[in-house]
Amino acid sequence: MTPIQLYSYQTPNGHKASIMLEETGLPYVVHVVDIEKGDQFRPEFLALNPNNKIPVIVDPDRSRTVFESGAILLYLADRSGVLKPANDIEAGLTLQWMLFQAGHVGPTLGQLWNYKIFAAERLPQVIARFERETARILRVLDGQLEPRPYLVGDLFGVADVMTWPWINAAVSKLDVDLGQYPNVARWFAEIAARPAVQRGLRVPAHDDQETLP
Ligand SMILES: N[C@@H](CCC(=O)N[C@@H](CS)C(=O)NCC(=O)O)C(=O)O
Repeated sequence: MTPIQLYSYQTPNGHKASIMLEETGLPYVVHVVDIEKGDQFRPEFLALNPNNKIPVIVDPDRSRTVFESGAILLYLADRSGVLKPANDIEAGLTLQWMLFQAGHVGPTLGQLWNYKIFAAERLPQVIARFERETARILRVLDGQLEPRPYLVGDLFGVADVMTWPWINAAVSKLDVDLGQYPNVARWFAEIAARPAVQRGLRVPAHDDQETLP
């Protein structure tokens, strides 16, 4: 198989794709898109994703280009048969929790990151609003994870791959304490121990090249 081409950067959304590629064992090559330098606005990259965001994958053998991390994870699950929902009910629940990530977890933590870390002006009311929303989302996840080990049931799946990198960012970059969310804390630690997750977190590595198409 021709390796999948991954366009990514060291961020939670980038980690979703690299963790999934590591979980599947599919061969892949990494292209660094330095979003701090503005590579995502280069015409070569916009030809892959007009929305100027990583991650993107290209599967040369199938002539497919996929952007949006959730679409990438579902594509790779289909392509490899790994972490694929076992039946229609699981597929529906997987989509539900992936959309919860895309609609709530990522945007809320992304805004918290922006206003807490990057914003030139400190706006306490805005930070408090996104901290409250973060707590609400963590309560939702904690409830879902109370009676089951993973978001959709007994098995680790793409909904977990979609969500975990943002909880990782919350803990490691935003000082979010999982102490009040014991089920999320247990789920977070178990997934952190997976070798494929640890490898995926190191992508892109320092020596990966900036090679846009
Ligand atoms: N909904 C998108 C979000 C992707 C995203 O926000 N990527 C960020 C890095 S984590 C990015 O490329 N930002 C560059 C920019 O907005 O210019 C997905 O899930 O793939």
